[in-house]
Amino acid sequence: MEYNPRLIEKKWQEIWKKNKSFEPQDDYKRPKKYILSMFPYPSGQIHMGHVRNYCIGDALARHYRQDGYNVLHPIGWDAFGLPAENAAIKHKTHPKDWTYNNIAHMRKELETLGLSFSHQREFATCDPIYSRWEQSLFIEMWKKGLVYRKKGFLNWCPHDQTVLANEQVINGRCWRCDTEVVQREMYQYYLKITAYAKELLESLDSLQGAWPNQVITMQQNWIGQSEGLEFDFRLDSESIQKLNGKFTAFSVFTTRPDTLYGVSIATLAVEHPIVQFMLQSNLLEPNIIKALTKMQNTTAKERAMLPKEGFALGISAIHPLSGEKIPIWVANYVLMEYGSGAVMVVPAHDERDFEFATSFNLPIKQVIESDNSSSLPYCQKEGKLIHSDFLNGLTPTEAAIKVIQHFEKEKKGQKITHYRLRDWGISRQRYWGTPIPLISCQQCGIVPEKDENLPVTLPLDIQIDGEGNPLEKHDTFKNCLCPQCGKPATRETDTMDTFMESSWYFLRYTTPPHLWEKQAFDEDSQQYWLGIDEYIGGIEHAILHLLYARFFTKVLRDMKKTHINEPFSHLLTQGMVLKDGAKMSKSKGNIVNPSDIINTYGADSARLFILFAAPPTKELEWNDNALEGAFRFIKRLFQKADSVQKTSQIPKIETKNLNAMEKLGRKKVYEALLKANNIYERKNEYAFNTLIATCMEAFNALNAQTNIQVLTEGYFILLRLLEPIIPHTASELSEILFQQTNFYCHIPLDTDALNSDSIKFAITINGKKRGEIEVDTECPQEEVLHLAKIEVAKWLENMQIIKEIIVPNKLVNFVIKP
Ligand code: ANZ
Ligand code: ZN
Repeated sequence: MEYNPRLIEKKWQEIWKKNKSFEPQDDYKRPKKYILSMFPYPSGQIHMGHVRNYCIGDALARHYRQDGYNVLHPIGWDAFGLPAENAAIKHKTHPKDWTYNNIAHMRKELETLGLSFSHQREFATCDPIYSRWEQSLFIEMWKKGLVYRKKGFLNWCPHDQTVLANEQVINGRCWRCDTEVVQREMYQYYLKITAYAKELLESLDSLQGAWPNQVITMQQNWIGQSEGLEFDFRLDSESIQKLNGKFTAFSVFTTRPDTLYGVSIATLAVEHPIVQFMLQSNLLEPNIIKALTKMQNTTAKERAMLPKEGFALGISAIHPLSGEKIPIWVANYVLMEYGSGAVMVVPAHDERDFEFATSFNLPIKQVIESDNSSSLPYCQKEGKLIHSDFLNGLTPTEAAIKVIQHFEKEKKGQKITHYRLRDWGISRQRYWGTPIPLISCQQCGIVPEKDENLPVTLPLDIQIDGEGNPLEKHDTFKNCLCPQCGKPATRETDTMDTFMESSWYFLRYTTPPHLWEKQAFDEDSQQYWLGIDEYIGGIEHAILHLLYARFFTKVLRDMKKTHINEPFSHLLTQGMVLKDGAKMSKSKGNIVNPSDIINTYGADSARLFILFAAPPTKELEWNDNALEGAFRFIKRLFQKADSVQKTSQIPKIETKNLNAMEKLGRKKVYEALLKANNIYERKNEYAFNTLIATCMEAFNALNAQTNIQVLTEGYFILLRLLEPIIPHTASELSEILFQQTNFYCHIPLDTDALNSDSIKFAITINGKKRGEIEVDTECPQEEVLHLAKIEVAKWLENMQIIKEIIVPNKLVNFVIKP
């Protein structure tokens, strides 16, 4: 048979569409699988990363359908975000048109891959019906106190009088007018993710083994639990006087209370109330004021990169144990958002403090002595305390316990757990996002929009010119009536961070479409479909997206809207797609366009190559030759199909009379079946590459077959194993040969076939081992040679074989020359 990818792919895609072949069934008694690849941002074109992501998910979805599962395998669009606005400015299109056009285009592209998505459940997160429920969830969170309003620092361009997104700040300057950007405090909305910090950390334990270790570690580090001591530094009386009695003490957080006698100074963040007070009361030198103003206008991220900077404030604290005077400084490496925005500086035992002390000639007091190392800073926790009064001779761990006990007894401090995790600022000063459904009223304060008025939709008649948020300038959007008292009020013009939409879309997919208008979720459907059996996506989402999704799930659980604690029962992070050793990217100019590949070779070749080239979690190096190899393999499948017997059933084979080659053929086929069973069980790998390799081996063994029964049985099984990978080919051949267009059947393993005796031959070329083959014990010599040549074909290419040597039951050696 001729292989014509264009023809068969179009044919099957149309059949699947017409038959709605991949819609999940509402029969909640069947066993289920929920397979989800992370939904794409509609940038306009699919790239190889998408292709890989969706091929992996599709192979799983198709496999589980074969096995009789009711499969939910949805797709949607993460459709809000800044690029739509940038495109609007650049191409004078409307963000909405740009987005929906991109979706239409990308949907077509994905269709050409033959992916088995549910299309009835497809949605874009910018669809008003999606915003409607997001806003309603947001309002419920607001009512529960999980959303709050607080002043936060934003990038502000003083020239354009506008807030800038981080992406719009280039080297500290406005992307449009090049003015130096300053940090400006403005009201923003925050989600209280810190209220869930402990649970988000602890329930990672339940994901051990089901999520990649690396992702679990990244989440743990991001949440960043630290245990330590929080205590007050009292100010000395002179300093209290200097500060007009406004402050008498400040609190510090330390993870190393054992080093307390090594403190040389204390440092405050520039945003610390004491520093702010001194700035405002003119208690500092003009040059310091100038430097501190600049420090305030640098983001935390930038500060971390700058050299350590600090100034003595001319005030002092009293050491809580020794009573010594401790000078107080302000320093750029102290963050207001962490701990209490103040640090006890121990240069001898902390890297950053050591660096700071050396730059500013501060005393360095060693309080831990170790046999292992005499150089400072010494940051380990081994050794003995010195110069530390009642702590002398203790180990750092013992000393820490003792210090904490002391502070707790004296009621001067307590043991405390801090998290690095910050509350999630969700306000974005942009147009293309979900409107925040809150209204500000002079009398009533901040009031949520009435439920019957949801969704708050974006006005379409806007001017996008890159100057600020167009909603700010849209009078009929901005001016509204207070939902509570009915008086004129102002609608919030900030929109939500787009991570909001991706934090619950996977739950929304479980809601049957006929309920979408009526409710966010359906309880029975959730009970049935959740958790997500396999979530597949890139490692770049290891932290934020997954953390926010886990957070939302827990919040919704506490609101009784879902019953699960963790959404993703199993997580697969796919490896990157590389070309010439580098990640495919526009800037490197090494992109391979999926559409070109599909046009030339067809979707099945692309799918086969991608799943064959590397196991899903590993990096995949693009290789044109291997792609052609994939194409040739499919072509050979079609060619040999001419010899297969047409039947509607798997042939029953009389095994007694089979010869060695026939036995080997069957053995290889059943090995492939066994392999398939194994790879789907080994979820952390899903080594499709090894499955494909055994299928190819089996095919080679079949290709040499003259027994039509064995060949037919082999095709029947192989097509089923290959359907998740090359569905168009498998469907076409299966229809022609076996009058079957679905693959839902169970093929029992034939253990006899598997156990037929075989021996392994090592294959060497000029004495070097290049491969191995396995053949039936009775396999004739010519056949052994033939199979050996196939096995090492790539080494024989353009070579002349001068000698062929067989050592029985052991070895085949080829002597070759170019
Ligand atoms: C004294 C000390 C001595 C510290 C020593 C460390 C080592 P982690 O472990 O990441 O939680 N710190 C506290 N608040 C800070 C802030 N707002 N900005 C910058 N640094 C801050 O970090 C806790 C440690 O970071 C604390 O323990 C404190 O320095 C510093 F040998 O106290 B440590
Ligand atoms: Zn009101």
